[in-house]
Amino acid sequence: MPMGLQEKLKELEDELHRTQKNKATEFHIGILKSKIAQIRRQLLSPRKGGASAGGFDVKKTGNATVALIGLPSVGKSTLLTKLTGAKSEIAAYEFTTLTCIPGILDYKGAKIQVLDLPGIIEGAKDGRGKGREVIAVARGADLVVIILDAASPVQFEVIMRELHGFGIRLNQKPPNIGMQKRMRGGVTVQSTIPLKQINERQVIGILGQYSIYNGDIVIRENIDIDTFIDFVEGNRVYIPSVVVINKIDTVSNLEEKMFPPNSLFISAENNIGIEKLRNAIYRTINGQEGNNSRGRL
Ligand SMILES: Nc1nc2c(ncn2[C@@H]2O[C@H](COP(=O)(O)OP(=O)(O)OP(=O)(O)O)[C@@H](O)[C@H]2O)c(=O)[nH]1
Ligand SMILES: [Mg+2]
Repeated sequence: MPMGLQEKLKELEDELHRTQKNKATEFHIGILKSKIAQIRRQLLSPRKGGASAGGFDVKKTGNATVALIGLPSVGKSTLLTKLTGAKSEIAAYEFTTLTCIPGILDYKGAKIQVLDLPGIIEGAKDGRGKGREVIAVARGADLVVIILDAASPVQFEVIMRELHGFGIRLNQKPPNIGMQKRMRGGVTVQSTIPLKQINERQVIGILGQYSIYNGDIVIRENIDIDTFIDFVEGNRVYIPSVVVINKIDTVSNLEEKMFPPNSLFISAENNIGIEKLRNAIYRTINGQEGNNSRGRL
């Protein structure tokens, strides 16, 4: 019986894990990482006769679209209502929201569409829950608002892993690399700055995994292997994000340093920090918060 993609992925990941990083292995590590990226892509491609969008194909309206992403019950629907006035069912149990519920945030003359979504869970990108549909909405958004429960800082890592596995890169610019494909002549690699995390051999090896044997590559920043694979894979999306810590009313000694820098601390239910969040959403979409958005409001 041929090995399934999942088993193959596991085998490659185990091997990568076992492989010590040094001069003798660096080339092989590049190859392993490319193979892993290729299998991940295959696993993510829509299944045959795949599930229908099931209420997830909400039409984009307004000047920009914001996706609310978080684990179940962190207060996404409560927040949608506070931000936009739109109604979305709120309840103390998990998976209250089952589809994509839109609202409009009217702010400083801009109409910002806010999308409430079901909670995602670990393994969402592999198809658990409605993870794929949810993350697909995030992929199409202009801003991702990540909502964490003040009592559970570890949720951040879970969400980042899931989004990353689906090709979403938050608060990151697309890698500054140029590639001119050619018919012959082999691969040439130039860089405008010294490369410390990847070398020419690795670049050529990775390209070989994608059957690219000719072309001129110009690398203009100090990228690593993963970033170069992102570039070759080509289907990554680069989206700004805002991290929101909700339910601060439930924690007596809030340790802000447990959360990502620049997190906004709020209580949706008690209307604490909502105006600040509106402003952060507006400013971030508008490119005033020093990330990669394009200033579109
Ligand atoms: N104490 C407290 N409870 C809150 C706050 N915000 C929301 N809640 C409560 O948390 C529970 C879940 O809220 P929802 O808004 O339904 O959460 P959700 O993230 O949309 O949940 P799912 O749709 O199931 O993923 C409800 O009982 C809310 O009343 C808050 O700031 N403080
Ligand atoms: Mg909800």
